[in-house]
Amino acid sequence: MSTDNLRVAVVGAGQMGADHVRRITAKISNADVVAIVEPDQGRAAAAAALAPGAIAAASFDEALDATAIDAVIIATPGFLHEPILVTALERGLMVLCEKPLTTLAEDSLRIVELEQQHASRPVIQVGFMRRFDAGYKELLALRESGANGALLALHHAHRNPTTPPNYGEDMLIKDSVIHEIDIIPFLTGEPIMSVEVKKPRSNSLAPAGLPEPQFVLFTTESGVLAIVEISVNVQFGYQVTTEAVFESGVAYIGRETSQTVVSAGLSAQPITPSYKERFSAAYDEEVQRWVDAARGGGIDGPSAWDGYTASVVAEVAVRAQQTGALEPVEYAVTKPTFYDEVFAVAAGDRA
Ligand code: ISE
Repeated sequence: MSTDNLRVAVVGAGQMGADHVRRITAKISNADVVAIVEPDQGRAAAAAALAPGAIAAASFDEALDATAIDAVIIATPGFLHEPILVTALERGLMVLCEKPLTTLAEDSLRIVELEQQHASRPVIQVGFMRRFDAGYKELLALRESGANGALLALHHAHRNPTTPPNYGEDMLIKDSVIHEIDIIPFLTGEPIMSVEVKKPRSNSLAPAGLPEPQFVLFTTESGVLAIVEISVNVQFGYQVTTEAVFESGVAYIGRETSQTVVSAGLSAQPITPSYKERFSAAYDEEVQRWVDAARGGGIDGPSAWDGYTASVVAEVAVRAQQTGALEPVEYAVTKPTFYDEVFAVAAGDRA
């Protein structure tokens, strides 16, 4: 596999899947999209048109029967991930699975166990792309340098312009805050140990029955408090920022993603319309590094273990949405050594 291009099947040709097809075809080296798996024929044809030579198949099994595949990008809705992950493990394929790994923590744990049975080292990478964003890497480097003392607290703002159809209250956590649930342990180096959810006055622009914004309060093992504002109908664009409070300093990321133009009495900056533009460079780096690692039989990013711990915290956070209480987080198992040393992103690495 190491001298030839990685033959990738993309399963799911919705927004994210189509974006990955475009990315691999136009920007990524040493990989080809050879199959697009999508039951919706219109979407399948549109995605196949982006990747010359790729076949379109209605199911993953059909694609596996039709052509040689080394690796799979799973970009279906989360509740469909598990059977594709199982097939990929059984067939010895390399995997990049969009978040969440699975929607239930118990299913994620089963995947973690199955991966250890089928592979000699981790083969599933989870698509938590924020870890490849320059700002988050700089923040991690700052925390690890100790230049401003210990990290005490994090303020995260996570704002989406509007909600897609069928976006329910639990999706504030499972679909959106899941990114902070991953990035908080990444930045702090510690697991999340408790969650509480506060619901202020609701935005009248939100669909009926969706109480948002919400504030999700996470506490890590040493007591770092991470407050996440999730707002999903802000209308003005897509915004993800973080402010880190250290003992003797404060750092901000994500406020400026391009130049500021001062003119006609205004100092203005465009706001990215969606996560695809905001995290475009992070996605590019994530996918190129995954391809490079997959060609050697490994991963270079968050593992199935990270996917499992995120699922555990997300489940507790959904409970906290309902109870309004401070909910403790308990992990059923400790991290197997199998998952040590799979991800090289740390302070300064390839920044
Ligand atoms: C979407 O699925 C994403 O993954 C985005 O990063 C997140 O900001 C958004 O809220 C989700 O719906």
